[in-house]
Amino acid sequence: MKNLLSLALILLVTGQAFAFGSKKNENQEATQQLSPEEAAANLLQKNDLNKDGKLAKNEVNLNFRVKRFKTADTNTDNYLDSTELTNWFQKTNQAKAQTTSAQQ
Ligand SMILES: [Ca+2]
Ligand SMILES: [Ca+2]
Repeated sequence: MKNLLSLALILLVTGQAFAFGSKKNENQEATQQLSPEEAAANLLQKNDLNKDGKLAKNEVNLNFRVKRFKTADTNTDNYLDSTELTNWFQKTNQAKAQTTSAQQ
């Protein structure tokens, strides 16, 4: 009985720690609270490995590369600069806002 109780306690504590940790690391939530400019700057800062001020395909994660790179790369030079990223975040936020209001 005592063992069961401590197991429950451990689960509770680790569960809370995990929830806290995953909330803190939730990239998308943080991104949603930023303006498109800030989100673009943030993304560039984090992923621009060679510091040329734009993101090449090998600097973004696979998910982004497959689903969004082409959409975001409006001048099709295979790089995402801060303007393209800002525009992309703007569009994404608008799309999200429209989806949210349509659901309500
Ligand atoms: Ca780069
Ligand atoms: Ca481009």
